[in-house]
Amino acid sequence: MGLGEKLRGAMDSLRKAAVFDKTTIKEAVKEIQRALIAADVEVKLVLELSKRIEKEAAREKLPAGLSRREHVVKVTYDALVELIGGTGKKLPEKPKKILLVGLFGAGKTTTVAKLAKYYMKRGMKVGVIAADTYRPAAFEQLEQLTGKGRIAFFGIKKEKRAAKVIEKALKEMKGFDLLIADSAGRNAFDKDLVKEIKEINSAFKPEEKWLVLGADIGQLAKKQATAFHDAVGVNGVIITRIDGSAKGGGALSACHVAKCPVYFLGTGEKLDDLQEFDAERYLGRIMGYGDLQALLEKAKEVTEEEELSPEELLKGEFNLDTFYKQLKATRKMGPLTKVAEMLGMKMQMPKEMLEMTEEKLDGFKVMMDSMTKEEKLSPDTMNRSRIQRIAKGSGTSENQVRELLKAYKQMSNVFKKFRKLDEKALQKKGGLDMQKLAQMFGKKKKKKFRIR
Ligand SMILES: Nc1nc2c(ncn2[C@@H]2O[C@H](COP(=O)(O)OP(=O)(O)OP(=O)(O)O)[C@@H](O)[C@H]2O)c(=O)[nH]1
Ligand SMILES: [Mg+2]
Repeated sequence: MGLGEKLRGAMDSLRKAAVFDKTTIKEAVKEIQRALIAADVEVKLVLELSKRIEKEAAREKLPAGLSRREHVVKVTYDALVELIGGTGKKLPEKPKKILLVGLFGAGKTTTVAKLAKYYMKRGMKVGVIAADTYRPAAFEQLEQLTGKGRIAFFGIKKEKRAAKVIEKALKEMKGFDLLIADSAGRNAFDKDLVKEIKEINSAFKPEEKWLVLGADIGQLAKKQATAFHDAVGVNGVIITRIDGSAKGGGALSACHVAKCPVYFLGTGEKLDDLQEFDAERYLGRIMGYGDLQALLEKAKEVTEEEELSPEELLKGEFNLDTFYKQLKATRKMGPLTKVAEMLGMKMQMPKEMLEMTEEKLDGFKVMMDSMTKEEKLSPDTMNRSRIQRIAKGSGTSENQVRELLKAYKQMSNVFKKFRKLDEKALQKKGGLDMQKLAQMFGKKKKKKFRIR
């Protein structure tokens, strides 16, 4: 079973457990640990990640609007993205020269052809150079691979010096948008290999030097990436055979630790089996993309709601300040809208409130900046001369100020209605229970409320 399935299993147990308590979290964390260790992720990193999840799971105050379960799922996702390189560098869009390096059998030659195809599909004119002059059949292998993909190919059969092939290729292949060079591997990282790559490097002068690694090397990827980086300035990684190895997670996290961005994953032997690597998308697929996307969006909205929870909103006073915050949030399914939804009252929210535009809101803000604190706290006391003053001070018209006050009034009425329900719930139960509230309202549903 691969990393993906195991992680998905762990996430499912978080998401779907009937009871979400300490035991559930503990079990899920254990499962995640097992999956990561089996993927050859460094134990230290695994422990750091589990501690972070456990700490966040035990947090007393949760981000507004998220349940504990949602919070834990989100934290776990964030921690995993970070582990395998969520903040990695973006793939260069239009590279001019790419040199692939790596040890024997890593997948360099195959990947040269895959990359050529990848960039050709994006409209670039691409040529490949057979600069592996070490392994006897390397020329033929690349010639054959490029033939399959109708890719421009340059090589000199029986030439022994890789740098010479490069020099000739640069002369022959003018007018190409991108040149990709293959290079020879060795059994191990050694002086001979470094010398050869340095020669190729000074002849080719590629801005992109990418290391090709097989996923099966797991956390050893860190050592290789660091060595190649220090010796020849490798600035990107491609991990191949992710399809056949459960150790991909280890290789990915090790590259992240070595600060080498992983740009592509090789997912099979065919030329199309190359995937751009993006930690978020990769985990998204593993963890069930749809659900996750919804949760992430929700979490994002919550942070944008300026920490205004439905509970706080109902407990506090409603004034122009809360009105403004609420409006800002409403457009993103804010607290009051959520309460309204829970009570089956969303339909009764004034339509203008739900469809408030950014511009209008900005206008409100400007007007409110021209109000005194007292006016903002009790806008009901506003008389004509005050309205005139605010309009003048904010460069708006009296009508616009009146519009703001009217909108406020409408919202304030909705709020009062909720508040009444809330008080009944408080009297009954000594605490705010949204579900109860919803049920209570449900019974009275026939009696229609009129807001305006
Ligand atoms: N399943 C799978 N096989 C791959 C992938 N990439 C490469 N291979 C296979 O791995 C083997 C080695 O690939 P090469 O491209 O020859 O590797 P290399 O780094 O050029 O090897 P040397 O030139 O000997 O150093 C071949 O059989 C490829 O078909 C991949 O992403 N998935
Ligand atoms: Mg090769």
